[in-house]
Amino acid sequence: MKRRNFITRTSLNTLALGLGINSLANANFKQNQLKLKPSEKLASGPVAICTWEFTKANATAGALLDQGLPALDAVIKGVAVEEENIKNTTVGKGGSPDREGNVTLDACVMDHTGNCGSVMAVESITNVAALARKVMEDTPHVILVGKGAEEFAVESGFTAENLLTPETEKLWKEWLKTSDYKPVINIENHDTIGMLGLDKDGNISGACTTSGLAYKMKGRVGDSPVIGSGLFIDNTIGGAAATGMGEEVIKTVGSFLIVELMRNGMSPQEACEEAVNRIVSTNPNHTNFQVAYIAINKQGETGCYCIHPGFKMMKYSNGENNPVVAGSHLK
Ligand code: SD4
Repeated sequence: MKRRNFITRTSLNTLALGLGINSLANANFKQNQLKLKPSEKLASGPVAICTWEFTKANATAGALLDQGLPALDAVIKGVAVEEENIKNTTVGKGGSPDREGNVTLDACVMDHTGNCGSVMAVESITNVAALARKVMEDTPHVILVGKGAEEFAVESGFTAENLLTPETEKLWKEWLKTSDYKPVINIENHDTIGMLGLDKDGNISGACTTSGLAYKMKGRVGDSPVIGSGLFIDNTIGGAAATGMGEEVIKTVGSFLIVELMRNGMSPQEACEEAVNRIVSTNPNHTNFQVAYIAINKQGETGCYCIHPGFKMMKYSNGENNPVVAGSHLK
């Protein structure tokens, strides 16, 4: 799509929303829905993709999609594999704590109807993606943080537990000796898990869950639970998810940006590359941090891209679950 058309369409959409005039947005919505004829819906079959080489988590979601589960159920069950994996120090129970020794989890979910839920800085609940879904479905709100989210979780039947394991406590105490805080580029090739699912009905949903940056300041929240940054879904277009330096993803509203770029004609791959480009082109410091994106469109096409080499996406389709090495801005 030509740059001028892109700008015109994007700014008209923004104008329409800003003025509360939704006829133009509705027209685009209908147009995009019409692009998908029923016979095209399942052209690809169900697809699950996730950030990093979370093989089991992605295979779990993929198998559930093949069984016919809605995408939201499949991705929440998929990411739960890593939330419950205490060996993974970047997600859920066993995640690295903040610099004061508190493990604080962030997560969000978004479904094919545009509904979303998020929890931030949760200290005692392992399955925070499922909790974000509860916020979405059982409260009048989108986001609950800290103690409020924890109390709501217990009232909703979640079990409160200590998320700091002896291993992560030991690592944190080691870290305290220097207290040297610097971004880590790729942690053992696994990190925040963002997952996107396309189900048998052609609907897309996503989940994103993390313990955030190790040894962050108390109260720090990254991109992962921020709708539009760590995750965004528009079921007429596709979805995107992010991992890496959350501050940089938030500044460019990365996942929303990718979906809007796809709306304006880019493939998932092109959109991920452009979103990384937005960060690196304005930030000379980009050699010091990692950001990686994954995306899927309504046709089941996928893409991924990152700043530093070393990022992989898992992709489940046609019953096969394989890692995909992402292209990178730095070689
Ligand atoms: C955050 N994006 O809290 C997460 C952390 C992450 O690779 O994905 N690190 O900023």
